[in-house]
Parts: sequence; structure tokens; C-alpha cells
Amino acid sequence: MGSRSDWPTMANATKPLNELEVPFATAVVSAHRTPQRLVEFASEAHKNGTQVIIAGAGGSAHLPGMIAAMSPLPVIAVPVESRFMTGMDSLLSIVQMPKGIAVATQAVGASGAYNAGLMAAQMLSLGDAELQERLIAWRERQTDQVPLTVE
Ligand code: RP5
Repeated sequence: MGSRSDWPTMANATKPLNELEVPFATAVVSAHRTPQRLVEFASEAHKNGTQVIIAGAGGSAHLPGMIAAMSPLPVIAVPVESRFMTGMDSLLSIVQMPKGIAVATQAVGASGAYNAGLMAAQMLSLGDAELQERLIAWRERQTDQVPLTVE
């Protein structure tokens, strides 16, 4: 995430990851305040066993695109809700990637962060049959929890 202030949003990504037993690490990497940390993180991540990166940032949010430009790993982006433009700035600055560098942008805010965790798990399940089984069971439990009526 681009700032410690993004954590209340980005913590939502950890919920499905924990439920699906997917290991993860967290880091604060700011494209503009810690540019050297960004270069090191993005260019080294694929060498230390990381398989998918979830990048959340708000405002003029260049973090996901910059990471994607320096890493061969899939990057899932979360536009964090911003103070002045309620995340529209984050969304537009993340989603409209020019051709040649791909970023998988999720919804703005907590739901997007949660779905980013799910999306990462689904990507990883392509090479992990047991994780795929856990995902299928997780979906069934979610379906079972939706009541038919409002009473
Ligand atoms: C971005 O600026 C961060 O991703 C955060 O969403 C936003 C505001 O950061 P703080 O000023 O709260 O550290 O880099």
C-alpha cells in the first residue's frame, strides 16, 4: 500500500486470504515518498517467492502502474477512497493504463480490497488444486449464507 493510512482499506484483502489459507506479506511502499523502496520492491518481488502483488493507493495513485512496469508478476490494484474526491481520482489514475503494462483494477475501497484478496487466491489456485478446492467450498458457504427471504 502507498501509505499506512491505506491499511484500514487494504486490511480487507487479508480476510479472504486468511480464510483460504493463502500466505501473504504486507508493505508500505510509496511511489512518491519512497521511490527507491518502490524500485527495490517491484524489481525483487518475483525473486523471493512472491507470485501476485496487490497494490492499493489513493489520490494520484501511480503505485500499481509503477509496480506493474517493474515486475513480471500480476498486479491487482485497489483504488483507495481519497479525502477530497472519494476515490474517483484513485480509480481513474489506476484504471486507465496505457497499452503494454497490465493492471487488474478492482472496485474503489473496502469491497475492492476484499475482492483483490479473492482474485489473488483465484490466480494462485490455477497452480494449486487444494486451494481451488478451498475456493469452491468457500463459495458454497457464501451461497448458503444468503437467506431466501428477508424475515
Ligand atoms: C497515497 O496518498 C496513499 O496511497 C494514500 O492513499 C494517499 C494519502 O496518503 P497519506 O497522506 O495519508 O500518507 O500515496
